[in-house]
Amino acid sequence: MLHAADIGIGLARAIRAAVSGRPGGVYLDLPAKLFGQVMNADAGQKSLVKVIDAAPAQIPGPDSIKRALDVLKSAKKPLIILGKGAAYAQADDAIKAFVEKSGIPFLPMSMAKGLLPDTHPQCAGAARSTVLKDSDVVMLIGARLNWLLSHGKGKSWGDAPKKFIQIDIEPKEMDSNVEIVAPVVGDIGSCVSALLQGMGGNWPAPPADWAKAVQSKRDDNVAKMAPRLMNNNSPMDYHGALGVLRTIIKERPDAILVNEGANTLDLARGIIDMYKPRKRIDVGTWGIMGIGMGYCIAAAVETGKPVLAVEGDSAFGFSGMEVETICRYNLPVCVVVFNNDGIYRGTDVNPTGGKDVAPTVFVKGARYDKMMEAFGGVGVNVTSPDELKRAVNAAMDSGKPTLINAVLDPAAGSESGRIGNLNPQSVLKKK
Ligand SMILES: Cc1ncc(C[n+]2csc(CCOP(=O)(O)OP(=O)(O)O)c2C)c(N)n1
Ligand SMILES: [Mg+2]
Repeated sequence: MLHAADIGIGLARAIRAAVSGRPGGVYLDLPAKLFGQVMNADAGQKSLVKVIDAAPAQIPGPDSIKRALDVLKSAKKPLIILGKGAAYAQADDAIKAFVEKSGIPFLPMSMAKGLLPDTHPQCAGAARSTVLKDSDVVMLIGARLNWLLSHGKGKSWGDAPKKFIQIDIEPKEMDSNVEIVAPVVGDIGSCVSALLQGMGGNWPAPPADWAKAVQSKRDDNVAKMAPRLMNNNSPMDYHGALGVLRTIIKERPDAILVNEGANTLDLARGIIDMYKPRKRIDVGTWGIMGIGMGYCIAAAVETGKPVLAVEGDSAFGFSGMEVETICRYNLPVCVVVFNNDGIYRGTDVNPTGGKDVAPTVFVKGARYDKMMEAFGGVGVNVTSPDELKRAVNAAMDSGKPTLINAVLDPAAGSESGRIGNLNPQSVLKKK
């Protein structure tokens, strides 16, 4: 924008670009030349633009809806994958009605968790590898076949032939990595409503053996995990610490959960059930560390709800100084730093044999809680799940800015968390 009189229209254009179609960030350039300009305040007021219908409905073609329903109906082992696009769309009722009417198992991507509760009988979150491998028709709703879903092919998708139906607001998303036999382009709310209508009154349930197989796999996995989540080991492992946080979110489903790290991210995503839409915000598609404190601040200010951040110690370091901002505005944010003395683990040894620690290892016994105290917030150091539970509950009750240094066993994590298969180290070990 080069002229003060254009600020109104420039902002309107930026807002429209940010929220219509596939939403996203917009860069608005205000060059130095603009700063020295003056204009009459009344004229300035008049130059502001009201953005009418900033994210207009994009109605899908009726033939695309029919094609998608025909493919879905032909499935023996159907699966629905909900992505964060489905959460952004804020079409929660329609999505819930569609999933329930279809009777199809669903898998939520990280930030779609809670669109339907993770404890929903159709949720296949705890049977992820089974449903990816064995399904024959997969309907993607606001989810993309990017690296998070192994591009829709390869080992994790198994040998069974698959057909993909994809619902997305962005037409270019279709056929990104595999063939999409039934593309449905439009906004998620309009698409899902059209699908619901097209299903009519007597939509057949998916074959019972499929639903049963998914359910029993899920129940097995949940039962296997349960005792690990109840351990009270000190120093803590990830499961003991996350078992506690899982219960806290269950009891406080309105809280916003912020999450970043490697093991801290992957394990929290799997273990902490979400119950309401858009309550979980994390590193997103590209796994970017450093989003944590900014997200906490924005979520607290925007929603007025308590925020719980579950942070790896490395991840926290990327934006940790923002605890000052949290204290300055007295925000109801509780940051739990999973302090395992490093990136993935705190036990790595310097491979060159020098006297410096390994590049993945941090200062042992660091006290992140002291950072919060430095700005007048509450700092707590905890070494067991029981202590962690008490400290988090106190923070969530009081709404005071709090940082809990949760001492984790430095040997508890694994390299790269759950994506160790992408490490050259792992490839070498296999050889
Ligand atoms: C901006 C950015 N830099 C670097 C990385 C690489 N990276 C992935 S996870 C991670 C930190 C993992 O350590 P931590 O947060 O302590 O989690 P832990 O596995 O120890 O629980 C890093 C640096 C990244 N994802 N983003
Ligand atoms: Mg760590």
